[in-house]
Amino acid sequence: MSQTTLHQFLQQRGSKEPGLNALLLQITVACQAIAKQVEQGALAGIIGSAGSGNVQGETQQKLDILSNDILLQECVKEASLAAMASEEMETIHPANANGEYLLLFDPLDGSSNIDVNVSIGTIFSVLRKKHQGAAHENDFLQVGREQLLAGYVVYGPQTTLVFTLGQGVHMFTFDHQTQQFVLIKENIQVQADTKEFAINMSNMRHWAAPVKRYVDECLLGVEGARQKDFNMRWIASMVADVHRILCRGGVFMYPWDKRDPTKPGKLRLMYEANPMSWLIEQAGGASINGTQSILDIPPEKLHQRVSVILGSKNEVSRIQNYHQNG
Ligand code: AHM
Ligand code: MG
Repeated sequence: MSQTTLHQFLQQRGSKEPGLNALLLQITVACQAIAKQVEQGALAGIIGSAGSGNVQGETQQKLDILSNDILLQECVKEASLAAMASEEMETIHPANANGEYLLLFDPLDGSSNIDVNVSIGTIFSVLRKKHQGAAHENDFLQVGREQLLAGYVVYGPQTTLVFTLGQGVHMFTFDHQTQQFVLIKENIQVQADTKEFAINMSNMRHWAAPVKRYVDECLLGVEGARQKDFNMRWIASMVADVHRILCRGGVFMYPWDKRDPTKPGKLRLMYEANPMSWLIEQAGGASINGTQSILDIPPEKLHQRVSVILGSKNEVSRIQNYHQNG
């Protein structure tokens, strides 16, 4: 069977902007290095807390910091890149003043899974720098619809890359024998209906009424309004949960809740929600904060949080309806 490598795919069906293809390849170089550390685990001394906190006030794991450093180190080599921003850094990190792209990433998503050998990932999003000269933090504050490239690498039983350049969503698995990412699925489509939902149920008592109504109806199964049984999954790694939805449909929710009413949600807009929302929309699914499409939310700051509901289109539209009409 002849196989298409990522390099071949980008030559044939990549972006018309060579710098963007080159940047994607460079991101995958970094992710391969992260994958090696993940596979080694305790043998590489990467398990456990780093004893420090990030700008969100969350404890950093050793692998959070290491993954961030690897991405900075590898991606700065790409001349087309102007600057980077990350979940793990308070401010932006300059790359090449003449570069035309801005890269955002969550270097290691699902950090609570690292020490227990469950799937984790890297999420990335690329925007255009719209002026000459050095990039500023404000240049990053663009709506999700302006993304040029978005994707993730999931470090699970396989290391798999999923990305969109705005023309469909494509999936590549890393082949250890050839040291290449190889195409496994092209133009992925998320089924419009589903019988599977993902939410951290331990927060149920804190949810808003529309979310509670939706989940209650799922739990009632054939005996309730939905008249069908639902299944539930929660991996505590958005990358792994979104990956499952791209593979077999479903709905993922990390909504606003009453634990801290001033926080719009747990997840971050710029480097978690936006890239995942664009992938899901490109695959025919939908993504909202409750009432509006996440991709239309104007960002006010780099580390802004947002409520996230995404996945199979008909379910997301039902949840939107519950938010709008009670
Ligand atoms: P992280 O970027 O610090 O790993 O946090 C984001 C993760 C998501 O991947 C996941 O959906 C969520 O946090 C899980 O949170 P919880 O432990 O509250 O269920
Ligand atoms: Mg994350």
